[in-house]
Amino acid sequence: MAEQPTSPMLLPLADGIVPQEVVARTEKRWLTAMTVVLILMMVVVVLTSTVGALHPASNVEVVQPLTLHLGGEFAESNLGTALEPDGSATVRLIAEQYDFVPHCVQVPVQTPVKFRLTSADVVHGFLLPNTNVNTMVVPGFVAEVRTQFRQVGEYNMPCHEFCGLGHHGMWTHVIVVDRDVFAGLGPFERTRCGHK
Ligand SMILES: [Cu+2]
Repeated sequence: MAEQPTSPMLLPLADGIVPQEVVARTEKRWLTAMTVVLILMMVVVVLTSTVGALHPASNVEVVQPLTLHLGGEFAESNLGTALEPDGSATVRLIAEQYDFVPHCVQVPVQTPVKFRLTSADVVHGFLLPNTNVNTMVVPGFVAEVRTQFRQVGEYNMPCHEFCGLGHHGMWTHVIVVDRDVFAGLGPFERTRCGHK
């Protein structure tokens, strides 16, 4: 009859129990894998924030929200659609609780259009569905988005950044019209859209 080992460490393991060395080796491997992933994530965070700080996603232009109405680019007479000497159009809008000023603008089709927006109070959102126009409108800054509309039509644009109790009723309208039609519109019609 074989002699039984006296130390419990030397006893053969019951079925299903993994030996200590194997457990330690597996834990070390997982620890190494987790450390590598952690370092990788930290590198990604540092790299993306550095690149983001060096190349901001939008233009950074500051503006004084309390004096928008007193003069400068966002004075009332400058709001709406303006034609530039190079044939492109610039639309200037102010977002405020709870409307966009002006409430409706007309822009020409197949023409470069530049939207310049700012907020008079809190953060709002400006989005034209199925286009690249999608920006937050932050008080103190000018948001600029460039686009070109391929077809005539009408965009009903809700504010998509919750801005207070009246947020659900905050809409603006962008009407894309034929270039000939647009050329026949006066500055007042470009900004008021007649029926809107
Ligand atoms: Cu809103």
